[in-house]
Amino acid sequence: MRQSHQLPLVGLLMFFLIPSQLCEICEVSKENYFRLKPLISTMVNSKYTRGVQAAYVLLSLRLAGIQNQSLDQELIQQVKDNVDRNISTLASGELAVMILAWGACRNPNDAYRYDPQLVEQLEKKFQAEIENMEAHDGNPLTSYYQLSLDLLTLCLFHGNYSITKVSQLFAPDNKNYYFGGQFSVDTGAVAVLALTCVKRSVMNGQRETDKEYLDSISNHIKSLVEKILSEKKENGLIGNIFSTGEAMQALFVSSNSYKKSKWKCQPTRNTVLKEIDQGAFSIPTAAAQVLPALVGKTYLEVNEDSPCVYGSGNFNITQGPKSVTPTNSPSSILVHYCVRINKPYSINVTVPDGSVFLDVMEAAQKINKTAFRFTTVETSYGPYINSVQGISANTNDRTYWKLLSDNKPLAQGAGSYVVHDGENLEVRWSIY
Ligand code: B12
Ligand SMILES: *[C@@H]1O[C@H](CO)[C@@H](O)[C@H](O)[C@H]1NC(C)=O
Ligand SMILES: *[C@@H]1O[C@H](CO)[C@@H](O)[C@H](O)[C@H]1NC(C)=O
Ligand SMILES: *[C@@H]1O[C@H](CO)[C@@H](O)[C@H](O)[C@H]1NC(C)=O
Ligand SMILES: *[C@@H]1O[C@H](CO)[C@@H](O)[C@H](O)[C@H]1NC(C)=O
Ligand SMILES: *[C@@H]1O[C@H](CO)[C@@H](O)[C@H](O)[C@H]1NC(C)=O
Ligand SMILES: *[C@@H]1O[C@H](CO)[C@@H](O)[C@H](O)[C@H]1NC(C)=O
Repeated sequence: MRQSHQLPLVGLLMFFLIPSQLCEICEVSKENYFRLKPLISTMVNSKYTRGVQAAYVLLSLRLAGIQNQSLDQELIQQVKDNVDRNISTLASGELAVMILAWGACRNPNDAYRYDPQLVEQLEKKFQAEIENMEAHDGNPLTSYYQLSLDLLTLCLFHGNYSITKVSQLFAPDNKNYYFGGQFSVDTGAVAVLALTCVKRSVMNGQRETDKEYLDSISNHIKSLVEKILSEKKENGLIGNIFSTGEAMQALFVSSNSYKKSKWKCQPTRNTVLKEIDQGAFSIPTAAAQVLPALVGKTYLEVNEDSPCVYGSGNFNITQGPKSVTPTNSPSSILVHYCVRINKPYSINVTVPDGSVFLDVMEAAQKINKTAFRFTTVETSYGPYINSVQGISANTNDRTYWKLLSDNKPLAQGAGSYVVHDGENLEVRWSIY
């Protein structure tokens, strides 16, 4: 009699004594939330003309639970307009981010409920990526980063995909995880998130036949996590500053796939915070990609049934004028610029101090259109250099225009990289 009363009590005690949170998430403490302010203001103060960019920001703010209702509606309207008008022209990953953002939580206003038919559209776009790989030497229409976003979204929103195909496609030695022989941490991280979602749904699921693939999926995750960790730098960053947030998310959800001693979260987080202070995240999409990990969230927590949390009170989201850094100093600088397609086309140009790479390209184009004409496409990361001298990048051939300074590839794009006096800038026709 006495025993039977005590046993549940012991059980209850054990429950509280055994740490339930095995996976260590080192989110920024509430007292230090002010250090995230530059991220929030980059996101809040930008004008969103592209649906994808609005979707990245909406997803990030919703996950972090630091939204305000009118901003939420403004962003979702952007996403909605883009989907309504342009769904057929959206890349698979663009649609995936939009579904993730839209379904990240439930807005009380029913007019903003997401449309489940979008998931079917995504199934078709994912299928088209796979068909393109079959027809073009294993090259998808877009990138494995986008296929990973597709799979993650299909998994979270109960879309259909073939587990056999997934276990084949996402094998860690697939060339699409690499650019120029270098493992892409961003890509690997989103793949780990997607595969972890798949693994969990198989473990909870009914489809017995899917269970044969559990070992294969688990091995993929383990091996990708190893590759991600092997890109850890001395200062704690994983890959570079722009991939670290997503790498952290991948490591949060896969903590049983690596030894605890292999990664300490705090040094990584502290270096990211330092970089935030120094203004590294001036692009809204980059800010949106890093924020969730810093507040201890991952894309796997996207949940269409949970209510949206607005204004937790930890942030004042106030819309201010976009801070303009005074770059109008009268002095000018001289840089060397070169377009390289087998042979180099070189020029020296003078630009105002504080100019970005794109300004140099425009100045050169004005001087000699034959050698230096170029086109850009707007993306969520800013202007992407799509063609130079009429030669266009092509995903089927894995060709692109690579940006370099003093012979080293840049970690920023033409629209944001600020050039220095005497620098050797280059755009080089390359294969990734
Ligand atoms: C795939 C990819 C590429 C592919 C793009 C072609 C393809 N096959 O899709 C390749 C390998 C060609 C590439 C090139 C470059 N990339 Co890249 N790329 C990515 C990656 C891994 C995924 C992009 C994606 O599909 N997103 C999903 C979709 C839904 O979003 P999206 O915004 O619509 O995607 C488009 C843009 O991202 C665009 N894009 C890709 N890279 C870059 C870089 C810049 C600066 C711009 C403006 C656009 C752009 O291509 C996507 C398809 O159209 C991201 C990682 C990340 N965290 O985002 C890095 C990333 C965006 N790239 C980056 C960089 C630096 C470059 C390069 C400038 C490298 C260089 N030194 O040349 C060049 C771009 C040069 C140019 N011509 O303008 C950085 C940007 C950092 C920053 N703050 O600006 C990222 C974040 C990687 C990183 N961690 O450093 N990239
Ligand atoms: C919420 O966001 C809107 C912009 O959409 C802004 O005008 C407003 O000041 C914000 N409200 C609060 C309380 O931060
Ligand atoms: C939709 O596509 C049209 C034409 O392709 C383009 O002009 C327009 O800017 C796009 N709208 C959005 C919201 O991206
Ligand atoms: C789901 O996908 C599987 C495998 O690709 C396929 O056999 C099945 O018919 C699909 N079901 C639906 C409802 O699309
Ligand atoms: C909000 O911002 C104002 C001015 O920037 C500041 O005085 C106030 O303490 C902030 N409130 C919170 C809760 O952070
Ligand atoms: C550019 O200037 C450097 C010296 O600053 C000179 O050596 C080089 O020949 C010049 N190149 C061109 C293409 O004018
Ligand atoms: C422009 O560049 C092309 C290719 O290098 C060259 O043949 C041509 O002479 C240049 N034109 C001028 C006006 O410098």
